[in-house]
Parts: sequence; structure tokens; C-alpha cells
Amino acid sequence: MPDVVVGLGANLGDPRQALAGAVRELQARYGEIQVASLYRSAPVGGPPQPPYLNSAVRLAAARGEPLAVLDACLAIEAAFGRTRSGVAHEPRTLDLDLWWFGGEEMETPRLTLPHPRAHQRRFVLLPWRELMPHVRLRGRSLDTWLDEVRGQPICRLEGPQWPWTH
Ligand code: PH2
Ligand code: MG
Ligand code: MG
Repeated sequence: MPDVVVGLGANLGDPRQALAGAVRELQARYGEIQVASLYRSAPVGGPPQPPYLNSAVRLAAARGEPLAVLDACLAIEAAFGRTRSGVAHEPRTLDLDLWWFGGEEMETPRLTLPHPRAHQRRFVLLPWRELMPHVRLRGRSLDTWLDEVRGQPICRLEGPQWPWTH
């Protein structure tokens, strides 16, 4: 089964509850999962907006089904009140992004893999490194990419046992 990594983010409503609920929904769909630490990060891009909570989940999904995982992510976002006005990087109640699907590369209108901006974002690289420390993204290690985004403010709030289970 390919390693799949889904990023979690939220900065409206009750972000902690939304992230915890999203982890539980992914667990219900995919069974055993691995969860990264919980981070608070300054918004990257978009209009002025509150800080984000971010984390990530590693799961095993059936081979050849990235679009099915994408659809599951969109359904979970909708269940947690996600709306889209069309403004890029607007604040949101829940964002689930498919960062990695077993190393598959694809570029379609609906989905680009690996996530096209993952290597530029510390809030992606830090939780991802916890889940897959040896992965190579665009030919480089996550540590190497992390060196380039040292300036992006982020702090680790809680370890991987942050209470997403209740
Ligand atoms: N998501 C974005 C844009 N900017 N910044 C932070 N800190 N965390 C995010 O999850 C985030 C962002 C678009 O999805
Ligand atoms: Mg996103
Ligand atoms: Mg998204």
C-alpha cells in the first residue's frame, strides 16, 4: 500500500476541534493512521488572517486512487463547514491537502502530486518530516528544504499524542 500523507490546517471557528475531528474521520475511513504533532503557524500568503493550527496524517490507501483520497478530504472539509469564496488562501474552518501519494507524480486540473507548494512551507515540512523522515521531495530531503524556510514562524504546541482521540 502506498504511503499517503494528508496535511491538516484550520484558522477559523474552533481549529483544534476541526483538526481532531478530521483525524477521526480519516481513521474511520482508512484504519490505522500515524498522526504528527500539533503546530501553530503564521499564515503563509493570502489576506490578513488569524494564525493556523497545522498537523498531518500518514495513512495507507489502495494503490492508484489519489482522486478517491482527494474526494474523501473534500467531503470531510465540507462536513466541518468549509466554504470557498474564490479568494486564494482565504481563512478556513478546515483544509485537508493531499501532499504525497506513494511518490506518484501527476498534474491534472483537480490534483497535482506531490503538492506543488509543499517544499516552500515550513508548516508542511515539519509535520511531514515526523511521518516520513527519509522521503525525498523534488530530489532533495525535507531537511534540505527546511533550511530554506527557516524564517517562517511556527511553533510545536503538542506532540503526536495531542488529544485527537477525544
Ligand atoms: N494554508 C494555506 C495558505 N497558508 N498558512 C499556514 N500557516 N497554514 C496553512 O495551513 C495555510 C497557510 C492554503 O491552504
Ligand atoms: Mg492548503
Ligand atoms: Mg486545500
